[in-house]
Amino acid sequence: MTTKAIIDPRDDVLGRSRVTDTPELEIFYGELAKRNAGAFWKRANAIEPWEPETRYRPTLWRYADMRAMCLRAIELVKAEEAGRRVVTLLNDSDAGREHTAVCGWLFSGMQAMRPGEITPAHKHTASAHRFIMEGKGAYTVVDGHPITLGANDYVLTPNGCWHDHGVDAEGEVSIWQDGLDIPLMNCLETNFYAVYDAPVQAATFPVNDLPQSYGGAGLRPEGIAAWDKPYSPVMVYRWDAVRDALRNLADVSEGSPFDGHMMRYANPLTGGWALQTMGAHMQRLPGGFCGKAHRHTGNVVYNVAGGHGYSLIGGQRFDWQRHDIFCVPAWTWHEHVNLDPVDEAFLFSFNDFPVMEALGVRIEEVFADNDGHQICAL
Ligand code: 1HN
Repeated sequence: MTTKAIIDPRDDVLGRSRVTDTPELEIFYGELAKRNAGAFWKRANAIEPWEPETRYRPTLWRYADMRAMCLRAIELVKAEEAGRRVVTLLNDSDAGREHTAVCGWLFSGMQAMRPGEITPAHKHTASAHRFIMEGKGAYTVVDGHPITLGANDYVLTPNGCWHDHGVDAEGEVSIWQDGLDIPLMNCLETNFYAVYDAPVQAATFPVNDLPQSYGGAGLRPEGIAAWDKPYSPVMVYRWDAVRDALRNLADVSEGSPFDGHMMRYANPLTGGWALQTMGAHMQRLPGGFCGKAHRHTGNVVYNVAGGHGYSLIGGQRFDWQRHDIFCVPAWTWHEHVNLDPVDEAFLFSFNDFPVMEALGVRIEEVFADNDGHQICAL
């Protein structure tokens, strides 16, 4: 019996594997296997797809539903026993389960804390960042810098920094979306973890010293020690300022046909991403915005910061409203629509673009047919 390797007709060209297996070859493959070896031509087409082939599926989590799960987790599990009381978001496919990935090499979860609770101090090689969905009185401490947190703020926990968080006793239940590069760190076999020698860090700096030193008006402080870390010194990006920046941009610019008005959470000292491995954006879709489709390498996880609309992702429609979370896997066509004819909508998102850029593989393609719009499968 012979088996032909060619499945995709595009592979029937010189430069692709086109070997027809023979009984002699089958015996040879067996001999190779005994020697921890194999015939490359049997796997070549599979490991060199013509274009990226993601195993992840677009997935949406409804906030109303997942919020209820977070509140149940609060009832069922003590914060100090969980370490971090996080409901993990898993992709609607069997991809990435081994790495607890939501999409590509990204992790995401929803962390829930009750007033008076803490997440004990620890550090890891993985970087984290968080988008605050609700709560009052929440704070984090990063390498001794205390930072207060409010709804729709975006906060960094850069790699290797000690961090603990909590909610003041007089505060309200706090629910955050966490994003981490932990699947990537474990894939690269570079992940270290340590616990602090006390439940919480002593605050060695004034409350909000970093955002108040580096976070405003395009100014940079003089006369204090130069910031020498490879991540943004701003640490927290406040919702009011982010929203106003996007509205100001909208006053003077039409924005992108794909993303509306979009701004990067930048390291103001470099203009680059705030963290080394993960990036984040906030985008504003004007009332009635109907974005065109594009696709790119890299994975994106969205959180609806405000408004309601839908996204077509890989031809499938996902309707969203405030704090719903959804993901767009690598090289998947996507386009966003704001269903309100008048009111703006805001999408927060985080991504692995810094990794794509560092490796020289950040690639984008515009959807050319059908006036730039996918045909909806539903
Ligand atoms: C982590 O350190 C936190 O510090 C949250 O709040 C979620 C998920 C995986 C690995 C580390 C936190 C995490 C995490």
